Amino acid sequence: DGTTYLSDYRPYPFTLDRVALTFRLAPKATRVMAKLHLSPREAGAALHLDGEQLKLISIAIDGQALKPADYLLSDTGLTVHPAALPEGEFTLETEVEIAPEDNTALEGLYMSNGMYCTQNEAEGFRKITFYPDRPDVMARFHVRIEGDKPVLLSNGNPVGQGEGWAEWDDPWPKPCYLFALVAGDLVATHGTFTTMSGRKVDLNVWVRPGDEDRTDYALGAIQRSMKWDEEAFGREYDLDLFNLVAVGDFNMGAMENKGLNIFNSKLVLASPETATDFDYERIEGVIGHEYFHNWTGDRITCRDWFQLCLKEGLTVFRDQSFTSDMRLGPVKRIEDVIALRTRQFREDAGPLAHPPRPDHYREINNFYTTTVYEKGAEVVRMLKTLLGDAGFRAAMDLYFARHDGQACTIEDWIKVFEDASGRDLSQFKRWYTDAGTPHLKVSERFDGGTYTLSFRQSTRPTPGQDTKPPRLIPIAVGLLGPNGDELVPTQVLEMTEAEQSFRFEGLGAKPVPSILRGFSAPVVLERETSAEERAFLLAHDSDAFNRWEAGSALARDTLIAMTEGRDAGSDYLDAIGMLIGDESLDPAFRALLLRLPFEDEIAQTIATRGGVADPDAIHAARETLARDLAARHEAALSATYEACAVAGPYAPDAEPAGRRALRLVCLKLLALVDAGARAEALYTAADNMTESLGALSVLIGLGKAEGKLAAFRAKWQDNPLVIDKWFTTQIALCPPEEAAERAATLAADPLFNWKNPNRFRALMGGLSANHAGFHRKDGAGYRFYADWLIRLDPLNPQTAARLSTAFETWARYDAGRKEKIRAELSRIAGQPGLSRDLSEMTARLLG
Ligand code: DPP
Ligand code: ZN
Repeated sequence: DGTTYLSDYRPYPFTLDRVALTFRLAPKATRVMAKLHLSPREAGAALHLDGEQLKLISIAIDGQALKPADYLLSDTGLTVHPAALPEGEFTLETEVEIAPEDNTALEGLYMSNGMYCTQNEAEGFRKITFYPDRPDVMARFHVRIEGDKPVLLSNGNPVGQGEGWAEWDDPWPKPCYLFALVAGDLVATHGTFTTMSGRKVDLNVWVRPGDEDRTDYALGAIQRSMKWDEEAFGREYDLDLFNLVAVGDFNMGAMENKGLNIFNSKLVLASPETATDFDYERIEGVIGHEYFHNWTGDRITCRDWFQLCLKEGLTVFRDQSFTSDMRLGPVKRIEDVIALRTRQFREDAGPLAHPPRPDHYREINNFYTTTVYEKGAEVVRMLKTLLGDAGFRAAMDLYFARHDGQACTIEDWIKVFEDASGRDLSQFKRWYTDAGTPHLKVSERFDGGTYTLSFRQSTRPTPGQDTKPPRLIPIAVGLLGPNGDELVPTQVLEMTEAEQSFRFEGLGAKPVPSILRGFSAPVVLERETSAEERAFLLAHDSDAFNRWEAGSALARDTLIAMTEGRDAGSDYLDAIGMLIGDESLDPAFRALLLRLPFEDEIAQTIATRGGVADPDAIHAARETLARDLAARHEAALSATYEACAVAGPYAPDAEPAGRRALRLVCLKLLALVDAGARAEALYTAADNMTESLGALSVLIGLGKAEGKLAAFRAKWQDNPLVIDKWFTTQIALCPPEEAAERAATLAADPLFNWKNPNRFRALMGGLSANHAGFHRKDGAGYRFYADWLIRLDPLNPQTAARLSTAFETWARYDAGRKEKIRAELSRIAGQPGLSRDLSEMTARLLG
């Protein structure tokens, strides 16, 4: 059925050391001439080259045209028979024709607003030319581009240019998924960076004319990334030039092509009037991410796509560490854990669960997941926790020294950590090969001055994996005394058994444990904890993460009790009140404390505990708790709202951004007691997108934004990134009963350019983010969503498949909703000609 298995890996039987490509660009008929220098590694092997949707014009070996009997052409590639191959090394030349303008899948060479660009990860290069499209074939590329565009870019260094042509040479061997070409009418914002060994690097941020006033932040982020990788990992940039290009039509966030990173424009363009604090933070983080790939991805790449988390988990870990250093570390950690739980734990709990290193796939694009990326990053983080800072750095140094220039596996990676530390990490490796989130049950005992913590770990079955042996879990624990003092500072317990106890001796009184500090392992902690104890930790824990966690657990338990009609008590409201105006706490941290858990998160928790999630009850409970919180603490909220106003011109730094975040959380709560008066005032006064959109969001929630939404649309209609926000925000935050109709109205708006992935995601993502709206009982949300996936699939299967994950939670809900979701999935699955991407997803979703 077209499934690829890890166990089927075989090395490529040829080496390919040099490639020369010539592109003669034309929208409907681009010619690609490829010259491959090959030599056999095994005698008698056929030469297989991947190739899809290519019109073969000519093929020759060592200058001699091949006869039709010499090779076989299929839908997926070209195979030259062994008899037609010379014995030693040889040159294969092909010429093909492709049509970038008709490429709506946005993989390979395509066009975006008149500009040519490429996206080749994972398997796009086979839509450009016949080639061994696999990451373990690494070659040096020389590229000539001919075309009537003023700017013609490829990887590496420019080696010649003239009217209508340019040549590029990349000295570093690379797999073809890192090849890139850009040709267009572009303008650059230029900068430089001097590396630690004193080399000067030219930096360019290329955008469409008119966008150049929104590039400064991106340029600064490149410079900060380069500096940070030198300081934190000793990694220096290795070319004289670093180009970054912003593209309006892009399936993913960004791409780390060697020396020529290509970005979704939403992760580059920013000005105070058009981008929010959140956008700025993401832009810096993703620019860091792609830049850090230069070493973890480009210099050391993956042997095959099963090893994707080798580069992605590690590079996410690196970008998280970068943001942590650039901004507020504890706040960044909490944000990352919230994202992990809401996205990755959700994936692990449903039909799409898979290990960070999967062992089979039909379509690799379906495995660019939060498990590979974010859980992959958690696994790297645990290695650092186990080895300590110095041990981790030593292992990373060994990784770079040993594997530079290679295409590697998770086994290579683990071996580096074993060799650097002298430890046996075979049990730890299960984090890479086993799917599912471990649950950790905790019990405690105190007697005669000895405090004992006992843990039991278990992981539920996931598709294809019924039993889960115990994993090595690093559990960071500290103990607090009755007055809140730290009795035992943080230590890392290493749990290796299914059940294991740890003893702490010589304690005068029963301590309060702070378990899993810093979220030291991606597990679900199950512990009967009283509200008093949570309030105690919220007030006293020295670990910022667990302090926040205590508050959020209180809020979660309160909300769940409310959905079940139980008396929720006032512990949460009592405990949180004291912290709202506590100036000793960072505003960004207080903003996180005051933000109630997402509805989807509550549904996830209810289902994990064996209940049935009721989206309407969850929505109502959250509204009620917000109202109670606002009514009870109006004075503190109001004072904090005033105190957090940021004076002076807008700056996207962590400090003012944190104040704005707290201010907007207060604003949202205060709107429940002031009928939106403050939000109206802020919307009128705001000089930046963070506050305008924040105020507008509050008014949307109150149903008081129609006039403003119309004016906002008129003001920003020529700015696609802002219009994306206009789509998302009103759908995500409108009253749930209106969401499906509003989505339908917006889909009919002339600005709904559904072939643009950002715009499509803006609307569909907005709808699925409106939990109770998407899950409306009559199924209107599901139907609308499925209709559009069906419509997009023939054009852009990758994005359609990605968005189908909105349905992965069907098992949480009541029989009626379950049936409706499954009916929509079956309807999608039954479409004639469904893509491999979406048919794999629906098959897995239906289980
Ligand atoms: N390799 C890319 C990234 O994660 C995905 N296109 O940066
Ligand atoms: Zn990446």
